[in-house]
Amino acid sequence: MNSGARTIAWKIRSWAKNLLLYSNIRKSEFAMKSTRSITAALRCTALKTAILCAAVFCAMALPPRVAAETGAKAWLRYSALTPQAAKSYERLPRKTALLGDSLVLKTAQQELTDGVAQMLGLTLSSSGTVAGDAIILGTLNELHALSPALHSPQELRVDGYWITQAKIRGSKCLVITAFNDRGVLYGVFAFLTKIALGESIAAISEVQQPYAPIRWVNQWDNLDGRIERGYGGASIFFADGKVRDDLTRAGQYARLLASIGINGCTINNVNAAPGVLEDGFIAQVRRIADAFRPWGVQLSLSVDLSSPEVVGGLNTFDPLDPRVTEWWRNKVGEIYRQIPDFGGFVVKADSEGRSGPSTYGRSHSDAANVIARALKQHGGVVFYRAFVYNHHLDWRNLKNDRAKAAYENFHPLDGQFDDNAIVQIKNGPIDFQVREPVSPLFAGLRRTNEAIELQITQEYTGQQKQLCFLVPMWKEVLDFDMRIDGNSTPVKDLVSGRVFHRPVGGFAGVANVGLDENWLGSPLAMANLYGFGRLAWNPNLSAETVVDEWTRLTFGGDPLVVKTITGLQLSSWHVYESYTGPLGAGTLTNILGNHYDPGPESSEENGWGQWHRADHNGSGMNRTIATGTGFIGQYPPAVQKLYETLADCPDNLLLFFHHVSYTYVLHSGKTVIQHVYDSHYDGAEEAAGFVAQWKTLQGHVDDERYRDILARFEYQAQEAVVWRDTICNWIYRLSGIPDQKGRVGNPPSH
Ligand code: GCW
Repeated sequence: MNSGARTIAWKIRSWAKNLLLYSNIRKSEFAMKSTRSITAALRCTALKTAILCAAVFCAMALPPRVAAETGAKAWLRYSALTPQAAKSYERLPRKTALLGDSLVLKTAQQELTDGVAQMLGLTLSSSGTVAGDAIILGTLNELHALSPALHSPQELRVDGYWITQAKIRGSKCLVITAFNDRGVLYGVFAFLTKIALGESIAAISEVQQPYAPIRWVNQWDNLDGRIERGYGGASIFFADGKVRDDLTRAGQYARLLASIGINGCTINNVNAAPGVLEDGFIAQVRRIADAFRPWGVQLSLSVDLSSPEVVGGLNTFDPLDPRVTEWWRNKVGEIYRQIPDFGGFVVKADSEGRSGPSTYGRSHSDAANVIARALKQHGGVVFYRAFVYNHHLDWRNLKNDRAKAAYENFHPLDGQFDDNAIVQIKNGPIDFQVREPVSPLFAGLRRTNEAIELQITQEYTGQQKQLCFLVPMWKEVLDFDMRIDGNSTPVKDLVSGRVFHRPVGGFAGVANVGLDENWLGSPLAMANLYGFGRLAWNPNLSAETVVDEWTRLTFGGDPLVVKTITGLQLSSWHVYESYTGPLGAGTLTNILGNHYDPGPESSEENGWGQWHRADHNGSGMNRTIATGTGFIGQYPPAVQKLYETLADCPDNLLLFFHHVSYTYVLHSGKTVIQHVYDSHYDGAEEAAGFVAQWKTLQGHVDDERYRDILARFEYQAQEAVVWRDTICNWIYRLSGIPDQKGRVGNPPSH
């Protein structure tokens, strides 16, 4: 085949693939919404053929200008710099000197060599000694043996690094040093990022320290290979009840995680299969730990509290029974024999049907501590999730409130958890809704370690089929000031352990990457994984900085591309919120089903407690201290004041905290009902605008990702209309109040 024919063949393949993606997105929707007219059109083979023919014609007419990419490399593309840009790095020493021989240091050296070769076309040789100009990689201790006079401008903590220029034994060296080996690896990634972004390294001297020791991701992978709330394909770890034979992707994932400073990964679903602790299984899990180890990522497991009984054959799992203590100690010992750098366990107990300490009238701290004590001598930690609530609440009782559950369960236990136990708290009091206030429990634990749980996988925020960049949301949460004892106590300082001087704490992100080549199913969704890592390292970074870095690394520095993609990402949360749950109503989705389609009625008249309390007169949960559920009383006084009165409560959380009539006038001057209508229409219009904005990038972004993302935006625009019409018609039927702009009122067309 000549090159012209190859190009055409490739174009046909890529068009067909995108067509498939487009119809696959639709197909999953067909299953759920068979009434939509669009489905009929897409099922029509004749139409598909016509589109394919048109595609072939266009493909012939428009050769690609940018090389195709699958997204597999994510933000680690290491694209070759232009000769001009590469020039500013020409003084880089051509040799690396490794001070030490650990696996992680060797990985750091290899990564540096690969990155420099790919971006600058330079070959770095390696040497064990420093003679002549070199890039020196090693811990501060090793470095001091070589050059005692060299002192970091700040004392380096675990995982922190220092990149600097220095004269060592008369030679000009570039030094990447750290407290520990993993920090050196992080320094190498940071250095390569600078080159990828074209930043000067001429006079570099930079210290970076992580905000908190815990920077973990959780995967909700089941042993059969499916992932709970996973939208990027099947598990990279498991298939058919076993660890997969081929763990290439697990190693690549660890590399991605390390590049953004993530140091731990829990590989299985918090709804844990007890089988993970069976003897034979640990030997399998060990292979995953082996794949993680070069990247300094510690493996951890979600475990079921009933394991001593179910796996161990005891007739109890009572955390205070000495046989149970013994069982955990032996089991943990066995794990560490096989996985010496094992990180620890994550526990979901007494929640959504899981077993828990309540079976024996024991407390959550009893349950956490029996496991923590088994882990302690090995340096492991246990994350005990605060996502504990009664999902059989009586919905008729207006005083019942699921939002109160985490605080009610855990605040009374403050001070009773061991030092290597960490209470893992979801960012909001309900469940990863498009908008929630922060969980009051962050302020409710002074003598207990905390970690914040954020959800990277977009369960309630469009499931990666729709764009929703979550960093701006997470920033609001992390920056939210709890005003404990009248002092500035933002959530980021509480979870990192800074406020109450806790020994450990930090960040856990539910990631759920899968076998899809681009990891999360959607190329743009990877900004959330990147952003999680960056904020876990430094929550003071702005959303703008994070998305700018990510875009340049993922798509290159074309100014139009950077401006357009950063703009789309930064507006996307607000847009998604405006057509799925404005005014703090929560995501008005089908909570009994897929957590994706609009389904406001599913929230009510059941025990799950994601109630919005919309009726003929008004909407919202009254959570006030004065007349409501009293939830607001769980916050420190200054925050109570912010939410308790209608006069102070911000519009965007109004319906979370108050029940108001539809004609209540917001701070903005609009009535609630008109705001709901307008917000949905504006949101749907903005979503349609995403398509037009994206189209300006044709030829600026590689064809493969261009078409994939275009298909997603076109789909999102239609979904936004479905949401708009469903919610507006529902609330119109309830309230009987017409839209001032005359748009709402017709029954949904089928
Ligand atoms: O939001 C709910 C999800 C469940 C999840 C649970 C949890 C893993 O719908 O899928 O279970 O939260 O966080 O435990």
